[in-house]
Amino acid sequence: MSISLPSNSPLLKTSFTFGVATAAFQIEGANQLDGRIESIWDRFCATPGKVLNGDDGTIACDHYHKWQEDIDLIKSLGVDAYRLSIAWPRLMDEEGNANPKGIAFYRNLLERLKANEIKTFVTLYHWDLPQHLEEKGGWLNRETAYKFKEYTQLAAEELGQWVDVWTTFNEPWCTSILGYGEGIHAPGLKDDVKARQAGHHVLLAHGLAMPILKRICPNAQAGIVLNMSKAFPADSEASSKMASLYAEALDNHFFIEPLLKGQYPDIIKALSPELIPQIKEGDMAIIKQPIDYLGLNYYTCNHAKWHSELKRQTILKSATEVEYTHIGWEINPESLTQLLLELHQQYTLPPIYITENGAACDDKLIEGEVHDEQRVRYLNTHLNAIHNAITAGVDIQGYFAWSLMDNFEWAEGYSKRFGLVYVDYETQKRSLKASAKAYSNLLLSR
Ligand code: GCO
Repeated sequence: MSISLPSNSPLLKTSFTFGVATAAFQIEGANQLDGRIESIWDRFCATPGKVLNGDDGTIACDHYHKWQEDIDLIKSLGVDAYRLSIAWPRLMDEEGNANPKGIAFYRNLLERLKANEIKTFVTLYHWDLPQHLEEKGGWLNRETAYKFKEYTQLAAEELGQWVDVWTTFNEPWCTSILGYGEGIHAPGLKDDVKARQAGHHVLLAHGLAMPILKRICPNAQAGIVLNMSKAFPADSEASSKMASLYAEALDNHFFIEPLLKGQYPDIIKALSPELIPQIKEGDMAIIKQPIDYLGLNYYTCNHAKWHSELKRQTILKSATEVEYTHIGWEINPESLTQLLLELHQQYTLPPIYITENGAACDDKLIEGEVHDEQRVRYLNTHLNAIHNAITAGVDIQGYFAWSLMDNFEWAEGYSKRFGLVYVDYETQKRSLKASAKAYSNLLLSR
């Protein structure tokens, strides 16, 4: 079981960055310690029926206490970079004052990463909004964008000297659509129209934060991370083709088009004008700040069919036999190449980092070993898909495996394992899976 790329692959050049990724709420635990205040995910986990098995982030991977050991683990993999997120509720109290213990935690962490020559990719918002802001409307309240600006300023001033690459937001689609539209993520609201307004406020917050990052941290790169899926027509009907384009407009272009072109997609204006948010004068110019890079999180593809009564697309499973991961997501690496090439045609893209990619597998730890053969194949085929996109002309500068270790998989709780490293949640023991070894061998071969 190994991961291999063509020997002349641009991915094997030292200028290409390889890393592993995590997020604060998914690994830290210690959610009531040292002044950390409540987040929307604490509240959501505590609401019966929201998270599988009633799992929560109280302990998670206990990274808050095991961070030094975890950095040693990251170092041992031979990666160039580590992508992590800062918890807003750990950094700031309800009055907007700095929490010294929260700042110290991240400062120590970042300092030690830098001392180990690991590049730091730091996300400001990976979904853990302070609960007191949700009580004032959360991302439905435009004011939250201005609160995010204050938080960004604090983070940049206190931690900026150890950050190589800043990300304002991880996956605005998940925050707004899963959180405010489908009720699957915190805060659990179900309103399609409001969800798009939340999305607009997230994009606005991104735009407000960018100049702060550029001013306080002129030597760092700053950008945003979007999740995208390639959508295929579910069958040969013409309406299915439209449904696939519409699915991509709602999932992908609703977020990338404002960022890169300063507008929401025409197809949404035409088919469901009610989904176009209320925009104040000047908003689109704020959102369309130049970004140093775009992060792309990619896992799977969709198959879309038009539902004439609902007047919208529905998402189906592939009509042909395909392979799925343990979370039920289709494995389709070619669709990643295709999506990248299409984006390259549709937009003037900044440099791209693949900031997340990986598989949830039904891992079993047997005598200290996890033979996650499917994950190794997944990483191998997706890295080769990225190789293909680069050789076809897309500027891709790095790749992060999701995730460093098994962790709290949101509404799925601890039932789905995405790690290269296995976590025994009883003992908090970490064990390298076969995929960690294969990934590490690829990196060492450079
Ligand atoms: C995301 C998040 C991660 C998830 C991962 C697997 O992309 O949804 O960034 O936090 O855990 O993607 O679902």
